[in-house]
Amino acid sequence: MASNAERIQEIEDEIRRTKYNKATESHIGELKAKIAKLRREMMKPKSAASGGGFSVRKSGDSTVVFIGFPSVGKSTLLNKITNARSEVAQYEFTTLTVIPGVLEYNGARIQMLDLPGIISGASEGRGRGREVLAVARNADLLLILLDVFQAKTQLDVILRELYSIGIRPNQRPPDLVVTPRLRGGVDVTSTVKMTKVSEKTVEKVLNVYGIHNAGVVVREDVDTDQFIDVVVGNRKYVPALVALNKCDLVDKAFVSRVKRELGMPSVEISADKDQNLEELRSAIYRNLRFIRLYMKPRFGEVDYKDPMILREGATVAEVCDRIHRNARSEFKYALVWGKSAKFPGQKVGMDHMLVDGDVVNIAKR
Ligand SMILES: Nc1nc2c(ncn2[C@@H]2O[C@H](COP(=O)(O)OP(=O)(O)OP(=O)(O)O)[C@@H](O)[C@H]2O)c(=O)[nH]1
Ligand SMILES: [Mg+2]
Repeated sequence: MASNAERIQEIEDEIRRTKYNKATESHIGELKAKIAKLRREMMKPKSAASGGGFSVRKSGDSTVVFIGFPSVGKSTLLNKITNARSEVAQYEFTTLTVIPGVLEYNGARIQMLDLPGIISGASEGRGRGREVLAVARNADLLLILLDVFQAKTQLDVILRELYSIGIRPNQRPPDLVVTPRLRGGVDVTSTVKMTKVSEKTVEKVLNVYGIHNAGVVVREDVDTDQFIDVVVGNRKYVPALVALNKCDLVDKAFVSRVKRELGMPSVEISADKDQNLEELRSAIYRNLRFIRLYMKPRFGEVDYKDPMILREGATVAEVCDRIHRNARSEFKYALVWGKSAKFPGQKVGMDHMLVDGDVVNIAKR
């Protein structure tokens, strides 16, 4: 019997051979759903004995994971912008495990993880690709490091490998919900005009996953791939930043041409020659979207010296978690001053979302 990888290959060939039009749209959707299902099966760990992934404990205010081909300069960069010492060498696969470092910037402690290089086929286990990509899934930000001489080809491979393992860099989760039901067939309700997926495709994709009755609510003009993502689940929507390394070896015109080719924003650097690293640090910091919160004791002055640093979208619950392991269970209410408050000193609950600059007082039971 053909292996899953071979079956995926066959289906991909069939998609390539099929001309896309109204009549074939739902068939192609069905084929894509079959590929996604096979990939999901392949991602399941084979047995307990095959474990042995990299173990890293998250620390600091957020975690940045380095992704790049071998020898692009990941370890050189880690050594330059953090306190870490990761081995650097001319040969490929110098780094064989996770090497953590810490970047302190604007008061934030950013954990940075240097990893082995990834190559084409990483998501199917080539090199230590699986383990590397598993760490990437839990990143707050991916730093995709490219060699300026092969930037576009490397980026294409990396995006493909990230995609196959279920990582969706720089995408938001699609605004759509599928609720399986016991009967009634598939019922699609949409608040926007669906121009990319037909109802027939929705039905066929769901059938591949054994779902024959479901309510589907669509609030965004999604494409087939996005729809499949929601059905498969387990996708990680992670922000990514691209850096071009070894720019000391080329001139400005070369860099500009490469940057245009990439089709997404990038920062040009030379890790080895210390060029533009401040720009990179600041881009990392901005992409992590930190917010600063100032704590106010019940009777006393606001602490403006030592802000609590959390990420955009954080709620009062996360403030509790930072204060104390059991703070959630002792929580009564919070008082908030600042942009997220309707009026100064608004009383809020644990799910209140905070914004940069807010002042917070937590009242305990
Ligand atoms: N010219 C130049 N060489 C660099 C730069 N950054 C790294 N190198 C060189 O590139 C080679 C590989 O660097 P590493 O930092 O070991 O690369 P890596 O990405 O960690 O490689 P693996 O661990 O094998 O995946 C070394 O010889 C570095 O000195 C740079 O900005 N400019
Ligand atoms: Mg390395």
